[in-house]
Order: sequence, then C-alpha cells, then structure tokens
Amino acid sequence: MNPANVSPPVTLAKHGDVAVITIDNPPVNVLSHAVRSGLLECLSQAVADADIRAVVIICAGRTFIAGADITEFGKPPQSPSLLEVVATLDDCPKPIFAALHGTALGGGLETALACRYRIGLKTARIGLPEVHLGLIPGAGGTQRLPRVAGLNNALEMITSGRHVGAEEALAMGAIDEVVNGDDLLAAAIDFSRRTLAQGNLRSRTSELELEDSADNQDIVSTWKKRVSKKARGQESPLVALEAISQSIKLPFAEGLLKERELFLGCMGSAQSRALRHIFFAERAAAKLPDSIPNTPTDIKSAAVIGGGTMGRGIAMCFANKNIPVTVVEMQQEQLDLALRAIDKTYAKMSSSGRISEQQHRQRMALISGSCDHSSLARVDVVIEAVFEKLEVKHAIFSSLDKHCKPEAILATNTSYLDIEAIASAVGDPSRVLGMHFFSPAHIMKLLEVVRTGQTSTVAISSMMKLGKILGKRSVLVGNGFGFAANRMYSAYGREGQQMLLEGVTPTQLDQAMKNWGMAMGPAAVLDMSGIDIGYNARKQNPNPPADPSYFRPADLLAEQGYFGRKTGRGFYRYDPTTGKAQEDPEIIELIRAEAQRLNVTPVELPESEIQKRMVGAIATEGEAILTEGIATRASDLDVIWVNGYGFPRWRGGPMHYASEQGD
Ligand code: 3H9
Repeated sequence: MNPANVSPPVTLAKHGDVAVITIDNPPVNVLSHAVRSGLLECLSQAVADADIRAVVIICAGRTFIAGADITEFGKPPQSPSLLEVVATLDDCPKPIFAALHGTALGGGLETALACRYRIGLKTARIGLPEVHLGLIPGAGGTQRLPRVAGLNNALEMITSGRHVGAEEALAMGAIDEVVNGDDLLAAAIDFSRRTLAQGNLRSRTSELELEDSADNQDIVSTWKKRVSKKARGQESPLVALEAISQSIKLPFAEGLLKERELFLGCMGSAQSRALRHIFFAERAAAKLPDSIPNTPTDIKSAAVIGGGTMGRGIAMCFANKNIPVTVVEMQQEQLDLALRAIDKTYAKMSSSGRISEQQHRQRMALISGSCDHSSLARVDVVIEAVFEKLEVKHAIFSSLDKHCKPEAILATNTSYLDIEAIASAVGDPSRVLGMHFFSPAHIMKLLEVVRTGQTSTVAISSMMKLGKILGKRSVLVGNGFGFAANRMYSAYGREGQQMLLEGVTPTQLDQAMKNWGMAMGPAAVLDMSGIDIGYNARKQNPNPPADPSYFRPADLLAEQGYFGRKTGRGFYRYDPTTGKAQEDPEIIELIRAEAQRLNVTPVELPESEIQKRMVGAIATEGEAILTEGIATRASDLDVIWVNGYGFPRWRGGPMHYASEQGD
C-alpha cells in the first residue's frame, strides 16, 4: 500500500492495481468544496498511474456521501462544481467502482451513478431526496437514474425522495452487487478485479441507452397525474418529473442542460428556502442550549400511568424502540382493555405489512401491565398520561415519589396544566418535567419537552435524548399555559372562531386553510379531536381573556353537547353510516345568532384574507412566546407546526413564513 495524502478529506491508497479513494468528511461525508477538489485530484493521480487499472471510491465513517453540502447553497459557487466532478468520473478512462454503505443520497448517489459500477452493504440505502429540500437532483441524477434503474423506478424514487434498501436497489439495477458481510473495501476490490477479469466493461452511464419503449410517454403521463395529486402545492416533485421526462426525449448532454436549468430555478425558489430552513431547524431543535450540559442518563425501562388513548400510544413508542414499558391502570379491567387495544393496533399494522408478525409479538412482549405503583420501583422514567385534573395528577405524583427510585425521572403528558404545581407533590421537583406527546402518540413526530424553573439539567438532557431514541422531533420549551404548541394552536383557533362569528362558514374556513396547504381545516380538526376537550381546557385557564367572543362558537357547541364526530354533530353534521361530513345550516345559523348577540358585524372575507389572518395569528403568538422565554428559537416553533399540526413543510413553518413576508 502506498498512501499518498492529497487533501485532508480525500485520500488515495494503492492496493496493487486498484486505486482506493477514501472520502473522510464527518459527519456524513457531504460533497463540500474540499471533497470535490480532493476527489478530482485523487482521480487524476489514479488515471496518471500506469499501474492502476481500476478505481474504488469508498467513504470512512458512518455513511457514503449523503449529498451536496447544503450549507454552500446560496453562496457564490466554488470550482470545481459537482457537475464537473461527476462529468470527470463518468468520462474516466479507467472503470470506477462506488462502494456504498450507510445512506448514499442526493449528490452522493449521483456521484455513484457516474461511476461504472456500484456495490453496497446489505444495510446500505440509496436515494435522491432533493425534492424534500425543494430541489431536484442537479448533478445528472434525473438523466442517469432512468438509464440505470429504468424510467418507472426513477420516477418513483426521484419524485418521492424515497430511500431504497440495497436488495431493492439491486433488483432495479441501481447497484450491481450486495455484499454479504461487512468488509466493504475488500469486497469492492474483489468485485473490481472480477469485473476486469471478465473483460467487456459496461458502457459509461451517460452512454447507456434508456430502454426505448413506446410506453415511455404513457409512463410519464401516469406519474404526472399521481404526483400532481400528491404534491398538494409543493412544486419540486413536478419539476423533477419534468426533468426526468427529458431523459426519454433528449440525448444525455442536452437532458443534463435541461436538468441544470430546472435545478437552478428550484434553488432560487421560496419553497426550497423554506424546506432547507426546516431541515436545519429540525436539527437545531434537537440540540440542547449551551447553558445545559449534555449529561443524559440511559433510559432502559419505562412506565406509563394511564391506559387511555395517549397512554397506549406512548407505551407503543417505547416498545417500538425496544424499551420495556409497564402500563399502569387503576383496575385490572381497564388495564386488560388497554393491553388488548395495543395488541389490536399492532395486529392491524402487521396485517397491513407495516411490521412483521414477529415484530408484533416482540413489541407486545416488551409491554407489561400493573395496577400497583409499587411495581415501578426500578423504572428509569415514568410518564403520566391520565386525564387533565390537577388534583388527580398531584395524587399520582405523590405516590410515584414514594414508590420510584430517587433518580427516576417523573414526567407528565399534560397539555396545559402547570407542571410546577404537579411537581410540588414530589420531594425533589428537579426530576419532574413535561413530556407532551401529540395524538396518536405512536405516529405523531412532535414531542414537547417541558422544563420548569426547577427541572434538573440531567432530567432535561435525558428526555431530549430519549425523544431522539423514540424517533421524535423534540422541542425544549418552558412551563406556561399550553406551553408553546397548544398556545400557538389556540391563537390560530381563536382567530378562526372569530371569523366564524364574522360570518365565514366552517366549510369556507377549512377550505381556505386546506388550499393554503394545511393538512386539515381547523373546524374539522376540532370536530375530530372533540370540541369538549378545548372547552374543558379553557375552563381551567387561570387567566382567560376578558373577550366575550373568545372561542364562543366552539363553546356554544360544547354547551349544547355537540362535541364533533363522536356525537355525530359539531361544526359539521356526520352521516351515521358513512361518517361523511356535511355542512350544517342549523349550526351556521346558531353561530350567526350568537354573533348578533355579541354585536359582531358580519363581513365578506376573501380566502386570501382568511389565510393571512390565520397564519398571522400564529406568528404573533409565536413572537410573544419567544419574548416570554417559553421557547428559545423561532425555528423551534416552525418545527412544532410542521411536525405537530400539518403546516405545509414547503412553507417552512409560521415564523419562517412571516419573516419571508416581512411581517
Ligand atoms: C444535493 O445533493 C443536490 C445535488 O443533487 C446537486 C448539487 C449540485 N449538507 O441528520 P443528521 C449535517 S442536495 C450539509 O443529524 P442522521 C446535519 O445538519 C442534498 N449538512 O444525522 C447535521 O449537522 P449538525 C441531498 C448536512 O444520522 C449532521 O450532518 N441530500 C447534510 O440522523 C448530521 O445529520 C440530502 O438531502 C448536507 N447534505 O441522518 C440528505 N446532511 O450535527 C440530507 C446532513 O451540525 N441528510 N448534514 O446538526 C439526511 O437526510 C441525514 O442527515 C442523513 C443522516 C440521513 C444523511
């Protein structure tokens, strides 16, 4: 071996007649400027060396190249560009073999596609996730992947951004061999020698013919319909489709030019700025503020108090990540009910193919039940998820204080109660905090970790780490009525309720927000989650606003027993057989009469005004939350909305959106 250091993140080593180029640019080997120039430099050495017959590109650390360096986007470009790099790879007179592990994504996969051959570990995954950043592959991916994996596969992978496992990639032709074992380098060198020995090298990717089928145009048209339906306002999947469709019409070089033009258009778009913002916002939210040392304890076992909907979902979160969990109920009957319900949910997931039957059994085996707090003596964390009554929670925490080990962390899943008041039941309140999951807890990504003024830094860092292990987007917030998420949602809801009094119908309100990109309209959400829940929560607000029209439509409905779907009537009327929502003229009239009583003047509101007022209300409340120190970063509030409330990701969250509007 003759190692020759070229530039720090990229090195070349000779293994006989095979040159091995290793990229080592932690944490995920992105194609930053130094990597691009290092790659070209190493490649030119390998080409110039007469002893070398083949080149292997491999990465150190946890993954093959995860893509272009997103932090370089929007800055003046530095040569060599990634396009130059992949063109050089594609054009190389000696065959190049990409050796994949971890996740070969975006520009990383494009680099591999420009190589003649690709092999990967069994655990490797590949993908072109650029659409999630409001982009399209911009280094040949839209032209090379169809040539390598077929048009259908390329359309599916690129427009969805889906990561594909090694076996599937092999089946579609995107990689050439799956490595058994874990010595990727040895396997890549061996594969390159076998290939050389066979002779008859495959053509360069740019010279591969796209399977010429009369059906190609039909395939594109079918995908266009599918993608338009799914995109719901997001532009990049359709732009990606447009770029891929060029691969069936144009020679490679011209297709590449078209891809470039479309890529640059995306790069300057507001949607891409928003999506890149949320990418970094989610990663920033997971980090502790500098003032909190990262000294987490390991959570090896957990308990959930309460086997209702939330408790069941939270228990599943633990079991899904292999952490044993005890569900605690007051009576055996309730406990059996909860465990049966969890089993049924897993059975459904297994029959729909989301988990295997074995995973179903393994997860159920991790969940035990108890009606006695003395069984919690050894658990590392307890999450209380009973109904929202301070006295009840107080009694539970006082009992936990007696039965749990002193270092156990005691968390409440309350949505709005004062956590310091709950913690006062415990001798050491520094081990108490909020773990606010969103329903259904085993599906929703968002988790608010709520610290009080007394919560210890160990408890905070442990729960932020646990959130990550559970696969959640955790956001650290402070204690205050509704914390950050529900408080902002309440401001949004309040604005909607005000507009209902001003004469906007529930259908108009919901349609306006759906057209804006929200997953559901606010009136439909209230009907789905239960109008009584917010009604009861407002009753417990220690400082309710003096405004007589505050949430009046919702409270009026709750007072009449119209709680939404579960009572067959709320802002809409629900068909008892089909469950389909219908506009309800009586409810509209009821609200109109209430508005008259409150002297609210009816107005005609265009859809754009409804949208502006709704989103403006969130951002204004967000500013207040930041000023009061309930949250520390505006971007954390964006993470909350995108992951908890169906805010369109491509709008970047309410705070980002407001800042882009100059509000
Ligand atoms: C592209 O390639 C365009 C081309 O088609 C054309 C160009 C001309 N850039 O997520 P993690 C950072 S577009 C810069 O916590 P994980 C990340 O911010 C790109 N930084 O780890 C974090 O930093 P910090 C297409 C990046 O193990 C750290 O790495 N590629 C990038 O949970 C660790 O990240 C993608 O869209 C990047 N591209 O997940 C892939 N990627 O520690 C985007 C990551 O300071 N990346 N960082 O917070 C991912 O999906 C995940 O990061 C990955 C690892 C799955 C790789």
